[in-house]
Amino acid sequence: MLKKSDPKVFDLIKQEEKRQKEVLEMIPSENYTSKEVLEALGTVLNNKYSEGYPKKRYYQGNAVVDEVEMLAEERASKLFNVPYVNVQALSGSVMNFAVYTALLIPLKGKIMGLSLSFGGHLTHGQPQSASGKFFKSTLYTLGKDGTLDFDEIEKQALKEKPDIIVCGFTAYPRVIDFKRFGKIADKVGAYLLADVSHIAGLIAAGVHPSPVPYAHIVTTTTHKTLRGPRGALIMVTEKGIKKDPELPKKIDTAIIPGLQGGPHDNQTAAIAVCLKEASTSTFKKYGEQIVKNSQKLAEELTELGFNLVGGGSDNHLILIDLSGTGVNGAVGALALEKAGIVVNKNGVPNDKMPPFYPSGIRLGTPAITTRGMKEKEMKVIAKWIYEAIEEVKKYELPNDKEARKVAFKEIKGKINSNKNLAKIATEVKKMTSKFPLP
Ligand code: DSN
Repeated sequence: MLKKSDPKVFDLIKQEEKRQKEVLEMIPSENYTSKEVLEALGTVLNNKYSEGYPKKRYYQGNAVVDEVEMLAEERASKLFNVPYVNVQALSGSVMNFAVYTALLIPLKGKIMGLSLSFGGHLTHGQPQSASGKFFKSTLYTLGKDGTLDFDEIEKQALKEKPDIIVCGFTAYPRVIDFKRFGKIADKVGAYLLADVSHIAGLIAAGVHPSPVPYAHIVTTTTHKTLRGPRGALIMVTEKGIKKDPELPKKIDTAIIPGLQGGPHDNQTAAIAVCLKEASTSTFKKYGEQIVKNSQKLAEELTELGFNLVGGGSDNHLILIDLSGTGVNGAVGALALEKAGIVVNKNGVPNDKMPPFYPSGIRLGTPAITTRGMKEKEMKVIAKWIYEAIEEVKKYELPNDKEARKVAFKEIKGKINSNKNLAKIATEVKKMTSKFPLP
């Protein structure tokens, strides 16, 4: 027993369990998996090496692992309605990099993705990430209203002639028009890669349109709205196979020997478990409630005077632009954490502040919906968010870089000892105690 053999690690795990229970986990990319997913993760499948693919392994003893991997592939294929799935990418960054290395010539091939500061992802061609270092990239932004401006995207695609257009985002609160993206990609002869990591669970539940008819490749991590273990799926659509029948083989090869060795077979089993869960009517209801909660929360926050990027939420997340309130996103996120509401600081479109002190906060409803919270709770949560942000309006962050560092440290101390924030945390604890974890 871990408790006896390594009480230190055991105790840290228990502390984290307690934290997760007592707070409102509202980082939109986080969730609580089922006990069964965790059960599959903690099994002897962890002990096996299985480089290669089912029935084509480099190590002996993989008959059972083959069954596990084929089951995960089959379930993903059915759930998302795609002819080919690779379940081996260890997580999101490798997943996207595998697609790039499968399709592009290093330093020549070009990726076109949404800029990180507008809600894109590091791996969508940002210069700081390998996707932008080893390949050429051009980044698009959002329109003035904080939504996708397809005419501009099309203009940029025609001018830049990317080989891959990436759609699917980490901080975009509205519905994504995959059909329009598909048309633009076809017009310029590019592959359309839809990275649906954030909304895969919503697509599975039928509450967000699927990119499958329009994209050539669809990637997703499995631990966000899909509510599985950390992991990823790379899927090739019928349209993708039509464009290049070799795509599945190219992707398999990009994963191994290209980027990885042995897959994590316990993770593959847990992915299979989550995919079964995601195909049930209970999950469909869960997806519907995530969106209802997010919309209600957005409505309440707007009512309280917050400025929401994109004007609201159609999915699982909300991006609050705090610029103009006098509260920096980093301070807001810290205050909310003290109040028992866990969100993340986030850049907003055209942010004048640096990434470590951005002007916004990003929050979402997947995890709290897993706990069973509904619209009634969203109203109360919005009020707490308002109170917490009001509470820290008096803590100003200077513009000067050095002075800001010093001031932030001081603000941290003040937030830590703030009684009103602590009072909200007590209320949060009372509420969360009524909504058990899976
Ligand atoms: N870190 C993830 C998110 O929070 O959106 C994306 O990789």
